[in-house]
Parts: sequence; C-alpha cells; structure tokens
Amino acid sequence: MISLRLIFLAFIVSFSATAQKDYKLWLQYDKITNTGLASEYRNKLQGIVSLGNSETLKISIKELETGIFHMLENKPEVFSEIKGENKIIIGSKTSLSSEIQKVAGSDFNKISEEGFIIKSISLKNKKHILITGKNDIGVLYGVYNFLRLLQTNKTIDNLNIADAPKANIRILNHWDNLDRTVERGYAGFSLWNWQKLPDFIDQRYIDYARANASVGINGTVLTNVNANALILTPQYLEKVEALANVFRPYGIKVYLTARFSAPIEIGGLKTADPKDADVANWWKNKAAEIYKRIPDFGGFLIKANSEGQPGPQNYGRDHVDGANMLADAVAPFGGVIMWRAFVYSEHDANDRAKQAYAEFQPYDGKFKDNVIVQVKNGAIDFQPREPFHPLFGAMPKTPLMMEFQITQEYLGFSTHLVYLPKLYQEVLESDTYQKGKGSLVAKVVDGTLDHHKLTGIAGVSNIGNDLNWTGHPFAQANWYGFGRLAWDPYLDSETIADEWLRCTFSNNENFIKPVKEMMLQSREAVVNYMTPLGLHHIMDTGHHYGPGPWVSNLSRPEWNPVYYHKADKNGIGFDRSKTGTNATAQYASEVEKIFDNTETCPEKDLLWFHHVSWDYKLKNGQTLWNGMALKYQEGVDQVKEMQNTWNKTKPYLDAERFKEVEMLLNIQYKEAKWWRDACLLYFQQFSGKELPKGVEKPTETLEYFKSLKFPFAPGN
Ligand code: GCV
Repeated sequence: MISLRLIFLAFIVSFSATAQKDYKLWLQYDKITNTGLASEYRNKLQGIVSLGNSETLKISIKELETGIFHMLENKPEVFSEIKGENKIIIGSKTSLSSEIQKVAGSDFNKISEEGFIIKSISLKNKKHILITGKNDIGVLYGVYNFLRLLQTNKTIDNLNIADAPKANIRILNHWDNLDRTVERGYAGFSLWNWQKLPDFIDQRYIDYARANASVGINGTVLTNVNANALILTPQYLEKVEALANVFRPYGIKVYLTARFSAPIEIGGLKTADPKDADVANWWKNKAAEIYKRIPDFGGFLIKANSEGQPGPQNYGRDHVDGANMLADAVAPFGGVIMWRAFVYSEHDANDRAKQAYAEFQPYDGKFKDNVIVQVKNGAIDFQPREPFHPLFGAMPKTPLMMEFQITQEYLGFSTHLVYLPKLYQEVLESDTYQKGKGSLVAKVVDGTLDHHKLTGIAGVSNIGNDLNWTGHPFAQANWYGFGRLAWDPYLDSETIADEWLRCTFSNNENFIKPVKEMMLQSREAVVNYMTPLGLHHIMDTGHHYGPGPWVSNLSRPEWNPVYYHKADKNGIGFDRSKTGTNATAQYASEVEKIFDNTETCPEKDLLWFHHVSWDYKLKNGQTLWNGMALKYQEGVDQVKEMQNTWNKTKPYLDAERFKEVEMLLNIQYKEAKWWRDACLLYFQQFSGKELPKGVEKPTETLEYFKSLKFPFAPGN
C-alpha cells in the first residue's frame, strides 16, 4: 500500500515538474551548469539596486530575483541605494542620479521610448551593471535581455548594449471567439475566460503578459477578426478592462476587433454606413466609452468586406471611408486603426493573388494619419511559401503593417515541427525595389523606407490553453521568434533559434548544434512535402488539414485547390506572367522581370508564376515531373532526418519533452508520406509518367486518400 502511494506521489511530482517545464516556455532559468561561469556571474551580481517603485519596476526586480535565484542558486538582495560594488542598478532615466546619467551619457540618444541600455559602469571606482531606459518598460525589456545573456551563458563583462524596437506596434492577433473556440487555433481553447472575467484573474493572464514582454511584444488583439459585436458592449468591456489592467505593467496594450455592423447589431441604428452622421457618432461615443475604462486602449483591428464580413462596401462606400471614419473616433485618444488588406471576392474573376493590390493600391495616401494597413506576408494566404505581397513596395504614402501567421493553419497545425522565423526572415529580406535595390520589405515595415512614424508587425497567435501554450513544444519557438523579429526585423532566424534553444532546453553544444540545424531545415522540409516549386493552396478544404489537390466542388472558384495548381495533361502551375494574369506586373519592374521569365524566376516560386509542361527542364537537368516527385521525397527524407536528430537528444533534456516531440515527429513523418503519396498519385493522372528512381511507391490508392475525412479537425 505504502509503496503504491509513494509511486503515485512520485508520479504527481514528476508530472508537475514536466508541466512546469513545458509551461515555462523560454523562461526556464535552468541552473547554470558551467561552475566557473556560475561563480563568475555570482561575483558580479551581488544584489539589485532598485531606483523606483512602479508596478513595472517591481516586475523587473521580481524577474531578476527569480532568474538569478534559479540560475545561480543565490537570492540577490534588493537595495534602494547604491552601496558596495557589483550591483545591478535598475531604474528609468529620470530616477538616475546625475552622476549615473552622465555615465550613461549619449546612450540615451541611441534609444527610443521603449529602448533599453545595459552597461557596465564604474561609480566611485566601484563596478556595477546599469539597466535603464527612458521609462520603466524599457527597463523591463532591458532586464529580460540581461537575463537572456545569463541564460545563453554570455559574458557580462564590459557590457555596452543600447537597443530599441524597430516597429512601434508589435502585436499578437488572437482569432479567439467569445465562446472560447479559436479560429485556426490548434492549442486548445482561448485563454480568455470571459465567463469568469472580470472578477477572476487567471494566473495565465499574468504569465502570458510576462512571456510577451520578455520578447518585446507590446500589444494584443483579444478577439477574432471575424468579429462579434458583443465584445463592444459594456458587459464585455468590463472584462476587457480587467485584462488591460493585468497587461499594462508589462507594457502590453489591448486592442479589439470592430465588427463594422456593430452600430446596427448592438447600437440599434438602421445602418452602419460610414458616411452617416449617427453612425460616426455612435463610434465616437463607443470609443469614448472604451477609453474611459481603458485610457491606453490601443485601437481597432478591422476585417471588412472580406470573406463575408460586413464593411463600408455594403453601403456603396470604400475602405478609405470606413477606416477614416473609425480613425476619427479613436484619434482624440491616440488610438490607431489597423485596417486589413486581406480581401478577395468571388464576384471578381481576376486572379485572387491580384485582388488586394488592385483594390488597395489606388488608396495610397488617402488614409488618415492614425490608420495603418495590415497586409499578409503573401498575396494568397499564409502558405508554406509565398513570394512577398506586392502591396509592400507599392503604397509609399501609407503605413503598412506586416501580418504573419504564427498558428500553423496551412503548415501541419500543431503536429508538425516547422520553425517559422525562417519563413518570416525570407519575406522581410525580400527586395521590393520600390526605391531601387535594397528596398527591403523590412524597411517598408519598420518605416525607414518611406519615413513613416506609425509602424507595426502582427502575428496571428498560436496560443491556447494547452498546458504548453502552443500545442507543439517547438511551436513556442514561433511565438518567441515572431516577437524577436517584431522587435528587430533584421535579426537572423539562426540567431533566434540559438537563443530559444538555450533558453528553453540546454546550452550543451551537442544538443544545440544538431537541433538548431533541424529547426532551420524544417521550413524547407514542409515546403517540399506539401507544396514544392511554388505550388500553393492544395490543402484539403475548409479545415486545411492534409492534402486535397483534387478538391473542385466548392461554390467559390478560388476556394478550390484546382484553381491554384491548374494541373492538366500539358503541365502544371498558375500562369501569373504576362501570358497569364499578369500578376507579376504588380511588382516593381526589376522584380517583375525576374518573376515573369521562367529563366530567371527562382525555382522555388516557379509554379506560383508559371504554368509549365511536365517535361520542362529544371536547372538541375531533371524534368519538372521528376524534379517535383523528388522534392516530395526530399521532404519526407528531411523529416526522417529530423527524427534521427531528435532521437540523439535524449541525454540532454527531460524525458517528457523528449517523448512529446518524438511522438509528434512520428506523426509528422507519417503525414509527410501522406502528402507525398496523395499529391503524386493525383498529379500523376495528368503527367502520365512513372515515379522517378528514388521516390518510394505509394502503399495506398488515390481513392483511399480522397476518401479521408476529418469532421472534427480543430480550428475550423
Ligand atoms: C479569420 C483565411 C483563414 C480564415 C481567416 C482568414 C483571414 O481565409 O482560413 O480562417 O479568418 O484567412 O485572415 O481573415
């Protein structure tokens, strides 16, 4: 009996330890195992001097205490004045003595309002480390960055770091519904427990804010862009206010999605026409009501006249009319309007990839100053690979905000390991040639190309109430990486992977090197086994889980995969060149030229821009059919390689996370083969060709793959 109880207790203890590990994200603060380094850190960190007592500063101190306590097993004392040496001095600029301000000197000129300085200083011949910023939130960012130095085992000698975010709005978009389902969410239900709010503050809200602040995310849109007007009623605003109060000391502003028809649905008006004075007034009053509760409310995100959502076009008005009317409502309070450019219409026979540009580009320069247009990274919809959206580089007079998808709607949900910062980097590094060579998408987004002050990067959240937040332990890296790139869109995805691995798992090089390589390869692997050579949107319909290149029976043409691949006996691919829809002409002429010609078009984008024959010769001399089949096989092989890599990591991490990822990689391998076999069998009907040597033969029939149904696929 006793032994059974002991076993049970041991189980509970180990279970909760694991739960904690998964839950703690990249803030593990594991004990530093390099004893030399640990004692060096201990020597240099002999207490904290706190110059201030705001909520944010208290959080900063607590974070330092927690981090140092766990990493160095040493609880640092907290002082209110500087005594002795080797202290960490934290406080915002105004709290610093003139002597310290002098030491920090010109560093303050290098940072913006949210920036931070971490500097080794000497005061009266005593060494200290100063962490400061122009205000407390900068200090908090500095603290997280300082702790990251320890977590990644970096030197803390001669520190001289001054860093500031390059985009103002660094924001998560939650596609969370009020019933707690999450559109395209694969990590459980919504974190927001509307029923228990405002009185019950779940610890998760605090931990969420902390995780976001640790990577510099400063905003959150709580609700789905397919919006519900109820969120704007007093009953819900009270709950939103409670969340805003939790997030505020972490520097996170709350935003909401605004349903354009709200004046009718909850306001009792007969119209939502943006030119109607009553409608404009209704929104003004609504904004005033929100700001009374939440003085630092960020503003609204709007999906209008897209996929059935109401918008100004319902009243014969346009996007500018709608956005500017809302902009006027929030302007007196410093709010912004993030107006989405994700539009396409079933009534428009034009290539879907051209529609957002066709509709929005003519509006350049017509939006009010507090409007920012939110553009998805590519012109279709968050595919494993898309060329950058042609609107980037085409609206110089309008602030454009990047929208990335962190949740893996088209990338294997939360079962596939896909390291997305690699994708984000590829887009941010793309050259729009708007002002000649070097006009990178990153420069459009951070405002430097066209001198915009309002800038932003949004990521569609992959967070839910799963114990590990994101469903897949490695999907945490996508949340982390999004935050880091929103802070600095020029960061290298490899550096980010390195940081994340060290903070999340281990500093052991035998672990870091192969696992980092695995992460960096994982994006190309998913492209290979799902949509190689520029194929896109051939996922099964509705839920987008698994392959469905055969789907052709949906009411809207552009919802059918056959619309995108256009496979026939002559070949495959969507001709968007001059001989086709001429979508290439939406890019600057330098880019257009490259994409328009099969000779110069990167092969990774070939079938996005061109319809080519099955015998088309690829650069490596293979026919398109053989090359495509081999790419599918390569994707499968890459996942096998990921499994091999992972299997060797067992000694370096806890058994539970090892097992979790091992099981998920097994699923990914199975599904990569499913993708390969289903797609090749389907396309083979048109090519009429044998599979080349090196590609495994399918073990199931095409009919079998077509018969698979997933009625309860999540997120749909
Ligand atoms: C929130 C895609 C997704 C939809 C999503 C839409 C959007 O179409 O499948 O679920 O809706 O994009 O970004 O608005």
